[in-house]
Amino acid sequence: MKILLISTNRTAFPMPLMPIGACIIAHSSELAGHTVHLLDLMFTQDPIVDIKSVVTRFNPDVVGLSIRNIDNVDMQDTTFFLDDLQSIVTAIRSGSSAPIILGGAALGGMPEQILRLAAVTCAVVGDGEMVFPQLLERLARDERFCDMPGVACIENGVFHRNSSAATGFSTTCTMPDYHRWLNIPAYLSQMATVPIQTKTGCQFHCVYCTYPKIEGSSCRLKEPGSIADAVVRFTAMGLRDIEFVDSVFNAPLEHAMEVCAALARIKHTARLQCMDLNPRDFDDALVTSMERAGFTGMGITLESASDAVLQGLRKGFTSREVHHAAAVVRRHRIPCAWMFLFGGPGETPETVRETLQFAKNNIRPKDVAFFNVGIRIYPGTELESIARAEGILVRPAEEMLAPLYYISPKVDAEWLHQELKNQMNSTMNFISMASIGHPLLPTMYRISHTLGLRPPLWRHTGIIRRGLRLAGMDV
Ligand code: B12
Repeated sequence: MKILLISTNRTAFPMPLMPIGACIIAHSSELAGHTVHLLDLMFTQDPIVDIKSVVTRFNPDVVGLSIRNIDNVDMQDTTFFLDDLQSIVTAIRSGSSAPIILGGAALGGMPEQILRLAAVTCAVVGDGEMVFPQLLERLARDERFCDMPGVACIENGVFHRNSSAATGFSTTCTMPDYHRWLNIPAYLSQMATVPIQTKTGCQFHCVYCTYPKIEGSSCRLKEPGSIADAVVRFTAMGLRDIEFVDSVFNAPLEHAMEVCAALARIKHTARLQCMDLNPRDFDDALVTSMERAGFTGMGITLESASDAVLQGLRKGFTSREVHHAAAVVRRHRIPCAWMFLFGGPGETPETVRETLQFAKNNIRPKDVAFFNVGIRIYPGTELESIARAEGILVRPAEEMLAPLYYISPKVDAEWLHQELKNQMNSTMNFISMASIGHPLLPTMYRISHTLGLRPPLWRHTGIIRRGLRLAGMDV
């Protein structure tokens, strides 16, 4: 069959991302014997014109839409990305009556709401590389598919979702040929990294998070040797800035150590990053292995340094692990970005001050602290129940696609924003959502890339902020 895949993501903030999910689906569809065309909307001038044109020329038998983001999770300056979804479907429908299948991380969080919004054939929820080719077989034979594992659909107005537990999993690291599917020079000029997954799944129980719903709550691991092979092959193609996009890189810890050991054993010239480390299983042995493996950047997701908030968020670690992580980072060379999320259950002015004090005292001047305020509430999470019990959330689950946020009733949102702004004014390596959505960012990436700087650009946050402030900008 002829399969048209469309990667719908167009947001350039904090940087354009290579659509790993859509590329994996393109790769697996081709392996299954189909003819595949992937239209990546990231850099297109007019997506609707391009969609209509490719639909006419290619005349697909099936169209797959990859949907990554719903919104930008920015409480102060919300962007909702799915407004375009209906016009994309209409553009496809204007030239084709082929079945339209949805997939992507956004579907994992809110499949019913997105299916109702888009009114298409069905969606694949969770990993798609095994399910999508099987679904194509059923479609080719004109067979029923609503009962397939991993598929969700709406029949006679009723939403059905089948568990994806029985869909199978390959332990070999998938390595789509990004050059074949994407405009690589355009991505590299925006300092995009090349995504690789070392595992699927998230075993944590954070009250607000959708990762276990998207990827499953048990980890399915990729074979470390196959990850090292992928790194070697990407670097041979000139793709050296590689990022591990696991939900949490160091869980399970033994697997992360094995991945690092496999990378240290081979000769490679890649610059590796992972932006989501958990402080719970974070120690000198891990960071030493990461250094040997070739890491040039890492992120630690703390959310808070206060026990009351860490407990309220059910992070599974305490301020002890937070302080220990800071001590470990200080003993090593890898640049580190620290992620904070203010306003969770249990947050008060005191807990805010405690976390800020931690950041001021412990984060090295060359590292960066990233502050976000307000927690996106997703249906089916514990945070939804908390917000309903506290009277913060009254909207029914069907209406939660339009972003809404939780802020602890014990802290005033205005005060919180002001407090963070004050800290940022005195500490140049502290940044906020506004910083990573700054309209000058694409230009900064282009200039930095031309000057030969390599990702992650946040290593230079202090210098960049000072420079822009000298130029009179309030950043
Ligand atoms: C790693 C990550 C990042 C990294 C990305 C690094 C990189 N180089 O790619 C960083 C930190 C930069 C990042 C940024 C953002 N992220 Co992010 N990110 C993730 C994370 C943890 C993993 C995504 C990933 O790469 N997965 C691995 C690939 C293989 O999986 P996949 O893309 O889902 O594809 C599979 C399936 O979905 C399916 N599939 C995909 N497409 C299709 C198509 C069809 C037709 C079918 C059938 C199946 C299918 O099959 C694929 C293979 O199995 C997810 C959460 C999660 N666990 O999924 C959040 C997530 C996707 N991000 C999210 C958000 C919000 C953002 C930001 C908007 C945040 C911000 N304001 O900065 C930005 C957006 C940037 C951009 N330009 O798009 C949200 C999206 C939900 C929402 N509310 O919109 C998520 C779900 C996290 C969350 N909050 O719950 N992110």
